[in-house]
Amino acid sequence: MKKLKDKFEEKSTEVRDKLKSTVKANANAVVGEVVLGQVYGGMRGIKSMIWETSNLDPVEGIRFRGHTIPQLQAKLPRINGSSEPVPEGLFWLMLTGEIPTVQDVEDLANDWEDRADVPKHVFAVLDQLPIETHPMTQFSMAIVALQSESVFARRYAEGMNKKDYWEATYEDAMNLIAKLPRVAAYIYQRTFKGGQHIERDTSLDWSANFAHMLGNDDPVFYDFMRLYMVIHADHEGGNASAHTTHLVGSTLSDAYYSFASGMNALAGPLHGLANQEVIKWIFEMLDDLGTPNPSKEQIATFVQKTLDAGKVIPGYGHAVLRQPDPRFTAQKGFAEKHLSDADVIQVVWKIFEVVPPILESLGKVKNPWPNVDAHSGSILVHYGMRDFTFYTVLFGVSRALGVMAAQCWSRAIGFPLERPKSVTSEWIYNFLEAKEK
Ligand code: CMX
Repeated sequence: MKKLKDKFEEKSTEVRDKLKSTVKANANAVVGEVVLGQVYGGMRGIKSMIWETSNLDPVEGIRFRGHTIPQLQAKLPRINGSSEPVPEGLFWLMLTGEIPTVQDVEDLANDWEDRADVPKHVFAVLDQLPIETHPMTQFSMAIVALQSESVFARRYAEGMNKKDYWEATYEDAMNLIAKLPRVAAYIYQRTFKGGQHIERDTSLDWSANFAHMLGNDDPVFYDFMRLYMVIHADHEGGNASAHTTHLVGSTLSDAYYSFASGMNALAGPLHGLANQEVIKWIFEMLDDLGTPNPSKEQIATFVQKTLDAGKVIPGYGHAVLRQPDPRFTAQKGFAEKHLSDADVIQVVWKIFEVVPPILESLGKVKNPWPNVDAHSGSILVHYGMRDFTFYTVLFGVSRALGVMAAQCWSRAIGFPLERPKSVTSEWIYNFLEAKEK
């Protein structure tokens, strides 16, 4: 795929040269201040890293290279008769800053298809794991097993010149993205469907092929996978999976090591695992209430019960967003178009009416609105995927697009090892005392 690589080299060289002189001339410019609440509060809002591929506004939500999700849905090319844009187009946009043509997207789909073979030892590693191993554990281990393929690690060991880091990383990023659907689909098949290997259909685009290997060839499900893969791809750099990938990558760990680390962060229930927790919680609620169609009052009672038990309402709240997540809204739009009659979808929409005022009434929740994870499971259930421990793997496959595009940029710009300063609480007490005097 010479065109994308050449374009990326051209763009990134331009950006790097401009940045070099800008940073040199403005190294001491103040871009913000840090207060104690942020130091103890999970570093919210501290501007401390560069992420070129997307930016998150608390009210408006995510913009990929300046484009909102509805704008992407209008502008990104569709191929293979799809109704939704394909993630190949989004990856192109994140890497180059330009909306690709249909031909560009078709070429990229073909390039990923050419790179998609998974070495046998990766399946052998998976086959050694007990079947009850959580799919995210399997996913993380399979990615580390794939590290044997790293072009960056091999060329670094051979003495690669610094100026070629971006190119080896580009190759790793493309290979990793191309192989992930086959790996993830096999984890699904072995864990829940008896271990069948469904081979790729070379005529399909990346997401449709993933759907195919998961065992569902409904064209509307293909479209859902395309939408899902686009909206979960990137959410600026500070979220835990992106930041972890970036931090580990900053040591010059290759794409495989750093992405596996990011996936271990995604596996936490406050982050990506929330998508499995949402559907688990919904089914617990339906079980508890003894009905597939609970009233709003019944839902409110169960929400209160969850809060009284000292638990969070999964799929609600966000560290940055202060409005309903546009990724939730995009999935709701898809469900309205294709499957509004489904019971479980109706329950999700009722929860959307019930939960925000309750969370707001607690007086401490900064964002009472649904996030991306509040809707996805219900659509997957409708398509027969009730195996909710697999859901975070789907999120992970998509997240590769954003964090790998960002890693290409990090290598091209030449970002250094990440190493912020930590202090002890004793240091803080001394600092406050000295300030008072
Ligand atoms: N249910 C109940 N309480 C919640 C809540 C929720 N959904 N969201 C926030 N709170 C609580 C926090 O636990 C915190 O309580 P304490 O002060 O008692 O510790 C308080 O409200 C303030 O939290 P906040 O500043 O509003 O939120 P944070 O930035 O600290 O946390 C998040 C953000 C996402 C971890 C939190 O909203 C949450 O736990 N949500 C549920 C899990 C979830 O859906 N995660 C997925 C996020 C999206 C993703 O990354 O995939």
